[in-house]
Amino acid sequence: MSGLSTSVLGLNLVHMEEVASTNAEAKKLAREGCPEGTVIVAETQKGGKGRLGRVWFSPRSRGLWFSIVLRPPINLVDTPQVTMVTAVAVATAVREHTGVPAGIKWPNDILVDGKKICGILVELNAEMDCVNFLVAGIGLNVNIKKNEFPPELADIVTSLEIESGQHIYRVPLLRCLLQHLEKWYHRWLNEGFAAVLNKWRQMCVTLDCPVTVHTIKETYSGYAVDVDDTGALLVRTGDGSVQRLIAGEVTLRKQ
Ligand code: BT5
Repeated sequence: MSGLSTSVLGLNLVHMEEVASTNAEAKKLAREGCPEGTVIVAETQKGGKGRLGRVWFSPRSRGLWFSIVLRPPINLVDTPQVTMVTAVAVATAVREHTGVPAGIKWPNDILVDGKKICGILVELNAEMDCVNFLVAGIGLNVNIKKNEFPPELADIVTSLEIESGQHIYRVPLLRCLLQHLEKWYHRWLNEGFAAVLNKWRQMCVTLDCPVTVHTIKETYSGYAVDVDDTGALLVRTGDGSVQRLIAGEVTLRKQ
């Protein structure tokens, strides 16, 4: 991609018309030894995925559906941090490039006014405790009109075109995303997670909010009060105790 001012991310950029999932393509390239920072971007995904095998709606040429291969020297326990690094970079880039007030919802959503505009799916390959590679998949709704979303999503999602009231050119936006992703990725590696967490807290729109937590084991209500220094969500429940959530689903609850 011309005009890219990054030094690692996107220097090897593969553009594909149609794939099942850019994450699957990225994992394949990573296993074959592609360089760190390789980016796979597709016009459409026929099997775009969210977490737990959920479907990710990826209409042709209307969004940025892409994945990045990363090889950070980290242990398995630190991998949730990558989702938070990615979220900070994406929300920052969206705000800077379009003026749309993107915010973060733990752990992997970017919201605008409570509606999901972007989802992040980090997948990894590890041996024992060591990460071989990670794939950070990003799905950002760019030029999708409200009536083009599937009916079950129409009221809970949005796009940059809807929010900004104008067509957004995807190439300059991708360039801006990669620049911020590279900046935050290197900041995380060089300065540690605390620097990322500061920014993450400023951009999170669901702290101090009433939430319902769904984990594999249980469902409970409480208030999302903070994240700890590992990135786990801290939820204060009705009896005053604080639960630490490493993985799971959080929905916002009306009071
Ligand atoms: C996510 O999962 O939010 C992660 C989505 C990651 C997508 C990217 S696209 C590039 C790369 N390649 C892939 O195959 N995936 C990644 P989760 O938190 O589980 O949310 C999934 C839910 O979001 C679905 O069940 C829907 O309710 C909703 N959803 C589906 N498509 C959407 C869209 N385009 N915009 C907003 N919400 C959507």
